Amino acid sequence: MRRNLAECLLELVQGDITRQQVDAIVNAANSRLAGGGGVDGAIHQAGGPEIMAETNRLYPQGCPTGQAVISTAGTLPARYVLHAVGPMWKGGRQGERALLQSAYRHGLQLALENECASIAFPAISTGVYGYPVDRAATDSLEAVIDFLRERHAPQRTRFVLFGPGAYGAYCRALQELLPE
Ligand code: AR6
Repeated sequence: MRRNLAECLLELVQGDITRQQVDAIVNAANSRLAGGGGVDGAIHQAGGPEIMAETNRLYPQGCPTGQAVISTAGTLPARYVLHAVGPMWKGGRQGERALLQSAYRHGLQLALENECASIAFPAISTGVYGYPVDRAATDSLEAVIDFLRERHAPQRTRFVLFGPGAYGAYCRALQELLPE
């Protein structure tokens, strides 16, 4: 599914983020940047040890929830990995929405600062961190759409959803936010 926002393309695909040919892929990291399972595990496994070596060296203090840091993409086809830290879901009254939206905005901002024309995001926080996928879809898409409308970049933003359930949820949310 795709939508055009002025000069920007926003697209949803089902797939594996480690296979994306874009300037930057975003990792759903933890605040210690310690690696883990899910998309984080997949990115470190596919990109090799250079990614962790660099984040350990550049960001020994980790990365706060709601923010993002940049590293090499190692052997992945992308140029960079942006490590964004989403919130753990704690019922929805602990600022989760603001933190999730902030993680997306920080990722997009880093992409701009590093001259990335294309970026791919996973569904941050919807796995181990337990953010309900329908809410995450609306909250994340809203943050990305607002950013693209305001900044007119990056040219191409892709959400890479791992399974049909997440893909369907993001399609429904996008249809509601930007009806055709
Ligand atoms: N490509 C795209 N999406 C994927 C992939 C992949 N290869 N693999 C999994 N997903 P999660 P979180 C989806 O748990 O909830 C880690 O241990 C997955 O189906 O990866 O933000 C970190 O180290 C789900 O929809 O991230 C943190 O400790 C989405 O990616 C913690 O988990 C996010 O699930 C972060 O939890």
